[in-house]
Order: sequence, then C-alpha cells, then structure tokens
Amino acid sequence: MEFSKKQFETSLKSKLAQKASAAQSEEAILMKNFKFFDSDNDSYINFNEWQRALEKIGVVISSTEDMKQLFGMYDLDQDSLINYKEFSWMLYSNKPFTHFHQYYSY
Ligand SMILES: [Ca+2]
Ligand SMILES: [Ca+2]
Repeated sequence: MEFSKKQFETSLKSKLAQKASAAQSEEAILMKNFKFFDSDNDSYINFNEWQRALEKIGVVISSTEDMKQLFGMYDLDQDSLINYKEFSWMLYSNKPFTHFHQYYSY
C-alpha cells in the first residue's frame, strides 16, 4: 500500500473538521459525517458510498485495491458494510481494534 493508515485518518479528520461548525457537539458532528457517507440513508456505508464520499471530500487514494483494504480495516465485523459504531471507532478511537467489543459493550 502506498499510504499509511495513520496518514489516511489524519487527512480524513482534517477534511471532515473543515465541514463541521464549532457550535456542534462531537456526537452531532459524527452523525452528520456518517450521513454524509451514507448517501442512501440505510444506516450502513457500503463500499461504493465509501469511495464516493472520500472522493467528494478530497481524500485521494490512488488505487481501488487500497481503498478496499482500508474499508476492510474499518469493517470490524466483516459484513462488508461500515455501520455507525465502526465509523465512530475509525474517527475517534486510537485503541487497537481488538478492544472494539469491549469499548462498545455498554
Ligand atoms: Ca448506505
Ligand atoms: Ca461492518
């Protein structure tokens, strides 16, 4: 892969931060960002939506293969969809993925 996951996350967060207004809570911003990705509004981000949203905000990943690998990294339960929990995990947690279920067990 030609990018690092860390670079991707930094880039994505800064692009999304530009869209957000300061008056909103973190939760509201997160939800808004999720809806931006989930263009058909079914509460899941599929690979096509993922690809389109990243292009729209200007996060450039040159190959579809890399794009798929990244998508897979955040699709923690491997159902080929990114749900809200997985999305928020991607943006707001620096914990390793092995702690995912623990983190969301409440
Ligand atoms: Ca969707
Ligand atoms: Ca998933």
